[in-house]
Amino acid sequence: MNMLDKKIDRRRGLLVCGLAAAIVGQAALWAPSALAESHVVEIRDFQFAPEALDIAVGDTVTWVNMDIAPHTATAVDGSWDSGSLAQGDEWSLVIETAGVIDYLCTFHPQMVGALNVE
Ligand SMILES: [Cu+2]
Repeated sequence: MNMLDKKIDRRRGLLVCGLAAAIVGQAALWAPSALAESHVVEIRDFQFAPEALDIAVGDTVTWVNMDIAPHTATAVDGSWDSGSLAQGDEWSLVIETAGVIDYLCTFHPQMVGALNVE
């Protein structure tokens, strides 16, 4: 390998490193939070499980309907609503505000749950 080939090889290496750094940088910018977590609430036997969930702002909550009956996860204040979830359906929400968020199933209002968001 002559000197010119070595130079070109080194340039290619730098270019690849630069691209990789740019991609990693973008991914870091797009991530909502390095600490954001995902939580699952199962809907089974006409109950939300767990009924109360402690989470942080920026976390994602996914409700999964394990029952044969359709259910919803609907904020009591009306700020969000999964719509009807059939058996096996799931619906996710990123929680943007702190506080206690009470929710229920609009089809079975005795089904209640709460998100305690710090
Ligand atoms: Cu229900």
